Amino acid sequence: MAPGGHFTPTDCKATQKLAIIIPYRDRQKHLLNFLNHFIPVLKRQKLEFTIYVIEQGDNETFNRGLLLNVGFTEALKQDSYDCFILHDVDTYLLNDKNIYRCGDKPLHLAVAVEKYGFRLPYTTYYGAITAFNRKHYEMINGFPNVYFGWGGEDDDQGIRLHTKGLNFVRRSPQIARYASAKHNRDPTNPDGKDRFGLLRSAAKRMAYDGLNSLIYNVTSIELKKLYTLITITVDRNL
Ligand code: UDH
Ligand code: NGS
Repeated sequence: MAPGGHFTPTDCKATQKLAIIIPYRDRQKHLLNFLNHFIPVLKRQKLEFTIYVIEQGDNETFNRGLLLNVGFTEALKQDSYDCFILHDVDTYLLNDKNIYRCGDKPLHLAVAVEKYGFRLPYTTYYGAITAFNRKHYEMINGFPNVYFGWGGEDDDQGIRLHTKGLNFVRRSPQIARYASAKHNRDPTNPDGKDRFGLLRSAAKRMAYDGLNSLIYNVTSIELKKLYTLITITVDRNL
């Protein structure tokens, strides 16, 4: 691995450049497990990839959607990636045949996840792990930035895709199979208070809430051995 968590296979030419983006705060044990488990799989899949961990380094309520937008934006400042995999840190792939690359349509990867008994929790579920090419992520203005706290930002993005006629696809549950790390509720990620109200305006808000309204401060960018750590702060009152 090159510093910053970059890998290029030496015995073939990868067809896509992949940015793996992980929203993060205070989950060190999960992150180490994730890297230990995940990097060998990606190498076996002969992918060219860089791992970005986007850390919310303030005392504000956690905001997963905003962090993923930051990851997309910051990764593109470094390289012209073909494919973005947006990945929770506590969900570990179980099947090597679940190849991490983008296709013609956005992809929902967390299909059979241990914590839901290896079934979808509901049919429109679109959480935990998704894959996008640049054009599609930009077409829906990325994720909403206004979901502070747990829940809803993934459903909101599902509505964006549907509104644009850009419906996502899934792999079979045998292939897209994941283990879950058990954990307690994160103290700075309570259930989002406004999430159901926000969901009602998801289609309309897509035009002005997302990549084009993203405001954050980068505190530091560190090239770690296995990943690039980008620490940011957000101001909820802006
Ligand atoms: N995350 C962090 N730190 C946090 C919160 C979230 O790193 O403090 C990241 C991490 O990558 C995690 C992802 O955001 O995998 C999603 O977080 P989550 O809180 O949605 O994770 P999960 O769904 O836990 O596993 C939800 C707690 C139970 C919710 C019950 C709702 N009624
Ligand atoms: C829904 C949430 C989603 C979440 C899903 C699974 O209720 O954001 O549960 O959650 N939607 C809303 O809150 C509007 S989980 O079982 O992982 O805790 O992804």
